[in-house]
Amino acid sequence: MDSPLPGAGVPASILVACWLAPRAGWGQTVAPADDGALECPALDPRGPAADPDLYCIELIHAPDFPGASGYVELTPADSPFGAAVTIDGHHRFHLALQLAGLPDPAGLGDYSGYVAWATTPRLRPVLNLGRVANGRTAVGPIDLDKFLVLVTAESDPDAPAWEGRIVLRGTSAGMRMEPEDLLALTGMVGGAALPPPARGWRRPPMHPSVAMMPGVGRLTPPADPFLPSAAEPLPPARPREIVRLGDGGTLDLEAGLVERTIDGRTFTMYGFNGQYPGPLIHVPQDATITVNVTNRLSLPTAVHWHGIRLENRFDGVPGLTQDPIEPGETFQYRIHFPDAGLYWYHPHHREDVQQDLGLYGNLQVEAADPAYFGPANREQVLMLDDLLVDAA
Ligand SMILES: [Cu+2]
Repeated sequence: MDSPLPGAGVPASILVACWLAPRAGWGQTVAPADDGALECPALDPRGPAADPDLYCIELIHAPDFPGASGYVELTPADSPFGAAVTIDGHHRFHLALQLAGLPDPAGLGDYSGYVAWATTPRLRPVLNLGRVANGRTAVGPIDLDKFLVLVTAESDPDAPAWEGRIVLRGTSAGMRMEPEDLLALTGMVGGAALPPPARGWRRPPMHPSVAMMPGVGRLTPPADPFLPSAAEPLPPARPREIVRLGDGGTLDLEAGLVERTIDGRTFTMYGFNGQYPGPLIHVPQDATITVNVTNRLSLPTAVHWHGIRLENRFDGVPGLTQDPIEPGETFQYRIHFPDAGLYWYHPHHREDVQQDLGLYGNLQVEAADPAYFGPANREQVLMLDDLLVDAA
């Protein structure tokens, strides 16, 4: 601990935060894996080291460098506040690269050495972290929240962006929610031109000044495009109604087809109870209501009560908390509203079709405390959606 002791000018509460923050050193000796490859050291529960699951990045070798391995230790930069962040809130980390098995760069081509890089999922900015070699090299600090680390062979170690061969790469824990094949998708590893989307999907038009995020342009949804049709003429969608329910109240909610007119053209779309959006369900805080959801669609469905803390079996996620409601079936939800606020409900089955075609509505939970919301002369609930409609 390199901070002053309590009584030396730093409040004790801040020191406690420093001690709790995962910033302690990485004292372990490196244990190579069975095949000699370096791996993040396991957490020693008795030791002071930070959890390697969050503070160590495993570096994966490119296919043509099977002998190379390594990892990156992250240590939060010094901060009197426990959490090391920049003035605009980005985490600041020192990086230490532990590398093994890097071949002589001159043997790979016109390269003088290896350089480490950090960049974001959008591939900008690209930060040259300096030369690295087999063994341990400390670099940084950097202040990126989600990032990739790359090790490349370069002829110019001061280049602003990598030009040479990628040997190792890894991603920070914050990137785990990205597509697992992001690196391949971006074309960074074995990339090629953007393939046409499969299954009849078309890419949405992009504004010329807004580029599609790297990787996303290569994704094709694992489903077929779908638009409903109706054998009979449909009633036009009605504007949503406000349904006021007290404790113990019941609502029958039917997901079905409606006709909507957008920009002078008529479309077969979806609605709850023939309304678009669905009914605004207004309840007092602490009420428990029953909603009987009947599926009049040709697809399975369910209703998720977004943001409501409720019993898991009524959370409305098909395949996770309930079986999907098949066409013609009814599912009974019992929903308790412990928290005041404005919420929404919507299906979690083929969201691309069911939500976009109109299956959503609001939940307004009136606070038990009349002063909970600020005073207003008039209250209006708006729901915003955007819809891309083909010219054809
Ligand atoms: Cu939701």
